[in-house]
Order: sequence, then C-alpha cells, then structure tokens
Amino acid sequence: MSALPVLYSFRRCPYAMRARLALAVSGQACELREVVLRDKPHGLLQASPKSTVPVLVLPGGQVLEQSLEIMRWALQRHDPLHWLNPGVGTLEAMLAQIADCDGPFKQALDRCKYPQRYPGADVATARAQACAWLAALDAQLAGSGHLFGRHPALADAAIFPFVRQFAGIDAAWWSAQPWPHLQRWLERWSASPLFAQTMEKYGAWKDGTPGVRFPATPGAA
Ligand SMILES: N[C@@H](CCC(=O)N[C@@H](CS)C(=O)NCC(=O)O)C(=O)O
Repeated sequence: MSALPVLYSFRRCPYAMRARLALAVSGQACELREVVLRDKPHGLLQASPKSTVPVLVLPGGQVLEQSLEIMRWALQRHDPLHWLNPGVGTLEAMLAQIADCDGPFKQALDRCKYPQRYPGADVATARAQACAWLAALDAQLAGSGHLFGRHPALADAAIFPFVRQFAGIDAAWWSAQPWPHLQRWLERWSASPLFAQTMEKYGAWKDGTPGVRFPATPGAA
C-alpha cells in the first residue's frame, strides 16, 4: 500500500469529505489514515506541521495540505464526470463561489453552530448572513438542480458538506425554510452512493500500522 498516496482524514470533517468525494469520483486509490483530532498521529504532524485534515502525501513526498488542492489534483488526473468543466460557467467562477463558502459562509456557520466558542459574537447577524447566502444558492439551483449547469461539478461537491453541516444544526428549522431547490440538492447529495462511499467508518489509525484502502470499492462512483 506504500505506493499509494496517503490521505490523513477525519470522517466528519467537511473539508475531508470534499477531498474524499473528489478522490472517489476520480477513482484515485489512497491509503486512508483516520485521524483523531485531539490526538493527532506523528505521521500527520511530520507530514504537515499545521496538521489540519485532510492532508494528502504523494508517493514522491509532495504534501497537499488544502482540501481544494487535493480535489483539483485528483480531478486533474482523472475527471470522468467533468467536475472541472461545468455545464455553464467556468472553473474560475466555481473557485470564486467555493472561496465564498470557505470564507464568509464558514465563518457564519461556525458562529451559528458553536456560539459558545464565540462569546460576544452576534449570532443573529451571522444567521442572517448565512441565510442570505443559502437563499442565493437556492435561486442558483432553480434551473438545472446543479450549481453550474447541466451536471454536478466541483462547486457542488466542495460546497455540499458545509450546507449539510448548516442544515444539521436544526433539521426542523431547515425543512421549514423556503429553499426547495437547495433542500432537494442537499437530499440528493446526502443520499447518493458516492457520498455513502466516502462516509464509511474506519477505526483510528495508529503510527506504524497500515491504513485502509480508499475508496474501498474502486469504480463505485
Ligand atoms: N483550509 C483547510 C481547512 C481544514 C480544517 O480546518 N480542518 C479541520 C477539521 S474539519 C482541522 O483539521 N482542524 C484542526 C484541529 O482541529 O486541530 C482545508 O481546506 O483543508
């Protein structure tokens, strides 16, 4: 397994989810090492001192430390569903929207999900900002059901785990929002075999032991 790229991952991390989605869809096999964030293995700390997940260590030693970098690396090697070439719009437009997700939306999401971590933060304003962004996504999805035209693409996969996290704060509240296209989009992604494939449960990896092969069923995407 040592000839495979090594993916340090954490099942519930939305950044790791998006990396696993792209790795699975590209059919790129890896050795997955499930990380416990409060007890990070030396292997991860050595490969990437900043040690956020996901991290992908390539067989030649190159280390990819950003989820989006991992997605683009995998898809540049093999992109059977054309995630880098959206039906409408450009890769640059998708990257700009992902940057919005990772910046202002993630900031608002964290304040809504973990208000205790942000004493003094204005949660009502954060919620209003998040809702405005989500309402715009709903409108964007109204035509084709995908963010950038006829088929799912990089932006859908990169943004979905964060919308899922926001929806999970309060499922009843989420269902009551006037965002039918966004709700359907989230349901479709959440129920997809591809997502199921990326959410398999693995035990915590320990230094000096082999990881597990990911994706477990090559080609199932
Ligand atoms: N910009 C990074 C962010 C990754 C990130 O923040 N991951 C979180 C888990 S969801 C993490 O590893 N946090 C470090 C920690 O909790 O110690 C990426 O896109 O990969």
